[in-house]
Amino acid sequence: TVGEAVPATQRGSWSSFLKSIASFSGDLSSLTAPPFILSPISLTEFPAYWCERPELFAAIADAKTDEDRMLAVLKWFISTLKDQYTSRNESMGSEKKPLNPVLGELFYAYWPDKNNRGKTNLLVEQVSHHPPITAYYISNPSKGLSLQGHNAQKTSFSGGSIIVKQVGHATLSVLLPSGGTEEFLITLPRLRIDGLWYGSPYIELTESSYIQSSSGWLSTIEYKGKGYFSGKSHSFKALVTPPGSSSPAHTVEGTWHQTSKDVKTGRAFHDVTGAKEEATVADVEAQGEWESRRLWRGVARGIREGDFETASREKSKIENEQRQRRKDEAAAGTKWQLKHFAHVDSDPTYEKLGKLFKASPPTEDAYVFQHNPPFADMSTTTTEVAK
Ligand code: CLR
Repeated sequence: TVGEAVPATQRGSWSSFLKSIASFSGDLSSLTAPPFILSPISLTEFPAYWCERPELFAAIADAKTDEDRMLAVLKWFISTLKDQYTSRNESMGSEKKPLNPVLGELFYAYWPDKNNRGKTNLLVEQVSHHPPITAYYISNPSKGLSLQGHNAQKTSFSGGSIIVKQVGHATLSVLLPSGGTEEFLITLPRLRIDGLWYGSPYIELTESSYIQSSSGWLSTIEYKGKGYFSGKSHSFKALVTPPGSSSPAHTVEGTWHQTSKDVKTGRAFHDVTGAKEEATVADVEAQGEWESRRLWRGVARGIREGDFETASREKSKIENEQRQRRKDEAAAGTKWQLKHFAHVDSDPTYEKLGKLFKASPPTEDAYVFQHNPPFADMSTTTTEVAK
């Protein structure tokens, strides 16, 4: 029956929610969902998933050849997928509806230096509200690594599942010992949200995503769920091809939320069965008013404590304040200024590297992190970053 996993009193509202998504495509964040499916965490926190295994990110800098660097990037990328796409199921019992960030919302965090891996900094800014777009910049200055990207989603409904096309991409820049830089274009997989009928949604990844290096090395990652080549959910196969060649030098197969192997050598490739490392975030009291946890504090508390009246009252306050701001801007003829990013219509790295594997679309926009000097240490406390 519908809503097996839904609290009895919310089953009616769950089936009307399902009906509304079935007849809707676009921005899911605007739909009202029953309380049991609400998460107290804003989407601006999600870019942290790129770095919850910071030693794997740092290891990219230690690779000695183009080939090894591609393998290190692939290993890090695959190792982020479990945290990106299954961690809400682990921490909250199912996929949930995150808080929809407001324009200008910020999230700052870091992972401290340990065992010579260097410190990793994360900076996130909500750069659009309608449609929601989140931009981020992650850096490990001592290793010469930086990752810049943005995320948006196009959603539709098919066969009882929500299909999420991710719009946006990431670019990774690696400072080489020679003084040059190697760049990687990272595209994002398509998501299918299953389990909606029962009220226990979870994500399966589908189709393919790519990692293209400026060295010419390419990883093509194919995602399959239950009933495909391994018959297991969360399966993937990655083909790693050298510059100008279509025959793979490495083939990696496994389940992205567990382990994988290099098919030819039988050697272990990635393993995320061990613990991840949560980012360090300033206490809410020490945060600025635009910082995510501070901004959503009242709503998050309401959701966590099951006090949904308070949650929705606090949410309305935030939304009204936002509406007023937009009105004031319109009246004054001004526009909201982004704090850390500048928008460009076409990302030159995407265009250049996308050509090498015939990326579709051939060009994408981007939000370029405004930093001066490069690799500036952007995290620790708000006040430090705010300057
Ligand atoms: C955001 C970018 C991250 C990876 C990621 C993981 C989960 C996705 C999220 C992205 C976007 C928003 C998302 C979410 C899962 C559910 C949620 C699609 C892509 C939607 C808006 C909520 C649907 C509501 C049902 C769960 C009821 O790197």
